Amino acid sequence: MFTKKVKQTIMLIQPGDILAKINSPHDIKNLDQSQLTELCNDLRQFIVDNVSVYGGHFGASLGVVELTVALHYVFNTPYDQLVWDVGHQAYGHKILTGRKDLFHTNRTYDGISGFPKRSESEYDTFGVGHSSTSISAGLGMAIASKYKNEKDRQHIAVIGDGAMTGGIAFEAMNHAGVSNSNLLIILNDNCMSIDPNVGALKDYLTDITTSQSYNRLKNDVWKVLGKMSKFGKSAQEIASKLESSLKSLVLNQSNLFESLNLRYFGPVDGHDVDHLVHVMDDLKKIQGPKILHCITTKGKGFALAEKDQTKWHAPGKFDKVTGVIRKKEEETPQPPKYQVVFGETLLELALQNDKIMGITPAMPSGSSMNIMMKEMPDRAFDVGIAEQHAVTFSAGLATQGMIPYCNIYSTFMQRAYDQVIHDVAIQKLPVVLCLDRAGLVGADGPTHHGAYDISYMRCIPNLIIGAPMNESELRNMMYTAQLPEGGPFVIRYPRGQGVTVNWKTPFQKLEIGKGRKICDGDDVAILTMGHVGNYAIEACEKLKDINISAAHYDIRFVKPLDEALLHSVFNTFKKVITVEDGCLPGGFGSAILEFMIDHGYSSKVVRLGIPDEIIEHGEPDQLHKECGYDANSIKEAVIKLVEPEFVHS
Ligand SMILES: Cc1ncc(C[n+]2csc(CCOP(=O)(O)OP(=O)(O)O)c2C)c(N)n1
Repeated sequence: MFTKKVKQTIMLIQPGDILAKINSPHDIKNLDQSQLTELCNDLRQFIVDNVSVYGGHFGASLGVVELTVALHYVFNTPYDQLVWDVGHQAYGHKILTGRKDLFHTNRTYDGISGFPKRSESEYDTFGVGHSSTSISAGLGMAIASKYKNEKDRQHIAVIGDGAMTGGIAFEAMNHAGVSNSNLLIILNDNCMSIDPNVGALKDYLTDITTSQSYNRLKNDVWKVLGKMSKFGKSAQEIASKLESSLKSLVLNQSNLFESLNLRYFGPVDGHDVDHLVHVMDDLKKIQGPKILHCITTKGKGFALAEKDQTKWHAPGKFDKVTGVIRKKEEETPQPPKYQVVFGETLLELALQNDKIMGITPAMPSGSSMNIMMKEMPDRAFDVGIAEQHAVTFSAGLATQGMIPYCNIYSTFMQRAYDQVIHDVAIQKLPVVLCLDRAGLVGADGPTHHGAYDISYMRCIPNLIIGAPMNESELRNMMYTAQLPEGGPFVIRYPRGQGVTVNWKTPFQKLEIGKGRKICDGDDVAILTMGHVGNYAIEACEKLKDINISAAHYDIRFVKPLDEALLHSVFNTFKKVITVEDGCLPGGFGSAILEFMIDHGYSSKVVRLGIPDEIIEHGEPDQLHKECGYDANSIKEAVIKLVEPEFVHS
């Protein structure tokens, strides 16, 4: 079943009796329907047991336990194609589809992925991680099946109410509604994104869910529909038409999904596994695109996770009895996470400059935009999972004299590329794009690594692109970006902690396009951009011990480059190493090479960074080592460049 080689280690956590017997969905089908509740209990417990010990996403998978069991019970997976949106809720799916014994390796180096992945299992029909893709992918599969005349094949996209706020989900429904294909969309509505879901769609879904008169009517209609389906297709059609028009009558607005030509069913209780089986069985018989609205509770079955759903989205390891989240005990005060420095600094700047606004597409807690949102609700916005909108909305604000700080994880900014060029850069609008989680992110893996932003931003005219090496630098870059000569400004910084405990340093204006020398040296120059400069500092220390003298420059801005500094570097050094936490093709090192060639220098340059490959999940330290740019690898690369004979001997 597995196409990917996964490390085999011993499973210490044992599943409950029924789950122990399930090695594939085929085994679920052999259960009596009355045993499904027990299977759900075992599955939920197994998720709690494992995530509490090994970490990972939590609340979302607990919320879809019944849905997962019902789906694999009713549908003929993997022939029937099941697509999970985002995929952070697919732990139950993984456990039921042959990965129970490997589940303890979830998200670890060489272990199974935290998201569905085609190379891992035939049950993972589509690789996910970024949201809102399931309807498009499922529709593609459905239309391909139709073309191949596989009339019996079902296609199911499971999408959360958060993911449904993403534009691509609507693009897909717009297409699905005229496709006459066999697609079932399951809307897993728990009113939550990572933070509480936002926007008019959320209000609409609540309206459908809470409309009592509609729900009474719906139940009656559902019964009629069930009965009429026995009398053939035309009776079924009459019943379904009756149902839609009743729905439209009762709801304030006509049904959004019905108006897109998708048959709407529900809302149903997404934790009633028996009812889900019954409903899905019925829906299997109804051809064409349709949507089943399920109401679930994120964190279901683990009281604390139900209560504080944002905290328990991905809590880290915890004590499953007391609910205490395990934090590494540190004896000395620790530097803050970059995201906290961003959040606190933005509020500080916004208090001084009333033109500043904050924008996040669905990551208020993750980016720390929630700090400003709390203090200044009229100036800071969560716009939903809508990266494209976030950037163009920021551009709109900027046309009116505002200075928007639009914070998007590097990996999610990939969604808004055209908006950066078309709406921000060409019009030279002073939008500050703050790219959090730039570089390798660790356990979330390839869908989430912020590997490409230097390359994809560097080629766009009018942008200023900087990366701070520490907390003060981040503050200073954010301060500089709102000064009058700013313009479109990109600031990239990594996931996790910085290096400065006393980080609240006074603001200093940085000269745009100016780097700085960190230390002198004779044998080689190391050029870095951003946080990786700290690895280079460590490498320089190690090199001193073996009498290699390395100069180190923090170039700070990849655009515009500090040409004066680079002239002096290439006039002085015949050997140069560049280090970046980004992909090598087109990245920071490439910029340095372009400079060198354009100005007729001919030093030997070695570039360290993310190679032209997909880097899997693991601890960031492991991944930096694998890619060859942790402190030790920098040291080794310098030795190889400076003393090749030393390496060979
Ligand atoms: C394009 C994109 N932006 C942001 C994210 C980060 N993200 C991961 S899960 C999530 C919330 C998803 O909410 P929902 O679809 O309702 O699923 P739930 O967690 O509630 O089950 C977000 C914003 C993402 N994965 N992809």
